[in-house]
Amino acid sequence: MRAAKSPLVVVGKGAAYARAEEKIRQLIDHTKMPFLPTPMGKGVLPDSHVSNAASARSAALRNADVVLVLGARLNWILHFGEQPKWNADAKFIQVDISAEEIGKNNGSSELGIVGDLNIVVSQLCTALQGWTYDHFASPHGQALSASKQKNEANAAKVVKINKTPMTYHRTFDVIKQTLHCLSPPEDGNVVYISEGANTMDISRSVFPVEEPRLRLDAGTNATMGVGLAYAIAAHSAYNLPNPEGLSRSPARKKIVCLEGDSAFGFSMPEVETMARYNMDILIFVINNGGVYHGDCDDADEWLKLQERSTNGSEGLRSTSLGYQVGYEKMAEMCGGKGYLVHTPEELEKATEEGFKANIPVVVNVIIESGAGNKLVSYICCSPGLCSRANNFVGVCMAEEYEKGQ
Ligand SMILES: Cc1ncc(C[n+]2csc(CCOP(=O)(O)OP(=O)(O)O)c2C)c(N)n1
Ligand SMILES: [Mg+2]
Repeated sequence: MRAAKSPLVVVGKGAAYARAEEKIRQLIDHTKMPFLPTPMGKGVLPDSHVSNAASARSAALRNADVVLVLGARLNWILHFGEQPKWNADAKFIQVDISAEEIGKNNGSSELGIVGDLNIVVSQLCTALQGWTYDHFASPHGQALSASKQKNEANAAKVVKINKTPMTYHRTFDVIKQTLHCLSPPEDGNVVYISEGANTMDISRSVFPVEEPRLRLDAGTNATMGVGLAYAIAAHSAYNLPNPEGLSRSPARKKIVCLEGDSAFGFSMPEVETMARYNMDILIFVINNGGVYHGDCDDADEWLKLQERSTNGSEGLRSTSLGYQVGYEKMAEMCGGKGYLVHTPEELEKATEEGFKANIPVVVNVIIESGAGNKLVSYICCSPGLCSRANNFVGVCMAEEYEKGQ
């Protein structure tokens, strides 16, 4: 690590499970190495930390020569540790509690360490004592900072695109701004659950997490249908009285789900469970009318496509869902509250009321269908931040991906 020109620390969800946040914070604060959290490793170090390279993810992966992987799998989320996303000569140091993860995929592992992160990271801190990676003086560090600045400026522009139906970015920005007024991220009192394709990928970079174990997403197996069960589990873990008398987190946490409409459909009856158990979970269904995207933004046109499909000609695709399906009724039918929203103003009001409600709430947010775009599924290096981000983001991400950028 001392010899690395461009080191990178990857913080995985294993670090959150191990409750190794204090030790990892010490390592990063002392060495000043840049770090990248995995989707559920977010919050082990605060997203606002100066060494967080998440908004320069592509550059961080491409340039790293020594990668310290702390409790993360080298799976699809980390592009299997392979080029072209990673530098072909990058050396991986894997630390994991599970021996079978060492050397998986491209983790040919210069060094594999099987152990508890609290112990191993303490040892690393001792071994690296007195050494600091001169992030701001190194060309790699400067490239990362430049990429971060550029991407953050682009992201700030993208959220301003104000049209109806809304874009993903505008939608998430309104939800984020409203939630932050009600509960600032540094208080750590909101737990985010997300599943879907675009919904999950884009929301991951939009909502900052400042503490560990506050974000769950479809994870290693990208399994749709886990979101609402995760929400029930998170609510039970954080908010219900504990029959075994173990200590609970001091403050109640609001559980907020960001669900693609397809993902929501996989387990929507769980809203009834939430209502039956009086769980005040706030669910946003990001309704683009399909898996990855819908087929059109106009009711009459949609009916024509439907008619063509029923007559056996080319019409709606198999990945289509119904036109503006009334998902909010899922809450209304079992004692929760539902909102159907089309505009930023309606969304802001529903978010505020939903946050304060003491019953489950489903906010059905109608967004642009993204009709005509390609179907893709992957994790993007810079969601919504590429130069063509003023188009529908799914296309931007797909094109960047296909070019291997
Ligand atoms: C159990 C399971 N079935 C199918 C898939 C394939 N798949 C990946 S994402 C996704 C849904 C994406 O659509 P949506 O939730 O509406 O999110 P969007 O991209 O439209 O925002 C599906 C079905 C999966 N990952 N898991
Ligand atoms: Mg969808």
